Amino acid sequence: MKTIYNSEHRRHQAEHEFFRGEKVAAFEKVERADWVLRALEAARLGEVVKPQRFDDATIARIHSTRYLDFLRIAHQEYQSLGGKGDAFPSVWSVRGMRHDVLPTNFAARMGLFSFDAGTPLTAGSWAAARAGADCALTGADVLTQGERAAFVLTRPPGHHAGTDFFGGYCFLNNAAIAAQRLLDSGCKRVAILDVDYHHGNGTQEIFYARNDVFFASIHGDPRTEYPFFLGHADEIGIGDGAGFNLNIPLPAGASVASWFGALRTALDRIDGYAPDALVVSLGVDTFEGDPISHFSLKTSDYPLLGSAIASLALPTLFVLEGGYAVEEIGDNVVAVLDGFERAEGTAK
Ligand code: SP5
Ligand code: ZN
Repeated sequence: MKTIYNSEHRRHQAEHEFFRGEKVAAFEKVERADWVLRALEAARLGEVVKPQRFDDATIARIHSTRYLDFLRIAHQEYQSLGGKGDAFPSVWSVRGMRHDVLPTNFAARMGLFSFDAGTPLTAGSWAAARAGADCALTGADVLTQGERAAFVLTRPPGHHAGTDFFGGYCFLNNAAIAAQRLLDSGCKRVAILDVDYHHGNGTQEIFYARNDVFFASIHGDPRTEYPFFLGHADEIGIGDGAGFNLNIPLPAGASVASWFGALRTALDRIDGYAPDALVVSLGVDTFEGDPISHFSLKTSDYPLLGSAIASLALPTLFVLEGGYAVEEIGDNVVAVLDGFERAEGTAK
């Protein structure tokens, strides 16, 4: 399958993140995409192509104008105020406070448009994220043009980013943008399967009241795992979206067998929805060696994920999300994609 590669990804290079009062090396780092690209090339998985350029129309159907207007120039504004290095939020609008009034103060807007202090906003974050959105849009168009599958190789990731907030290393929700592009290109229904270790709270929020996108996520139980405040099993959608959101939280430390059991449940629900296309938020932080996550898939388990997804027999766009065991991230991603390709065409 074709890979759409975001070569601008290295413009997003965080200096550090915070852990227990210390500055630690950022987990979401440049080397991640480099390892994936090398593994893809070594496996000769298919052509690696550049994205087309798109205007902001589809992105603006997913993210609010005030958020995009902020993000585009946020780091420049930070620098012009004397800010040094990467920008972090320090104040948030919680329950009972206003979200509707846009503050003039920069720190206040950083807080209004974010939900954690774990997502460094760097000088190149916008450029990298915006080029990633172009890759997601290009990937959607590759499916629309008749390809069975494609892979969007980009960072920063996207699934924690919502309508008007960043967080969880994410700024623009690539999977959501791709799903919207598929709908705008003629799909009636699109499913998103999120297999990252962390709940895709941004994607859920974006589509929660909609029935044209079915969202299914398998993830660490938010009672103990990031992003903590969303991802419970009783979140099934609201209004027109009621019944079109599926969360399968598993306890930290859950077995590989229970993870694949959850996958079967998610795939059956997606099959029942009868979508025209599938977007996979492909995080491989479910890997046993992941430094910030607590599932225990091995590299040898990932082909089964790919083949199980292929059994849906849907046009499928894979979009890279998390995965922080850098030296293994490439092998793990390739194992999924290769498992998909080998199973392609096999009976349902
Ligand atoms: C896309 C994605 O996978 N985002 C994950 C964001 C997780 N943010 C919280 C990171 C907490 C790191 N904790 C360090 C534990 C070191 N032992
Ligand atoms: Zn993750």
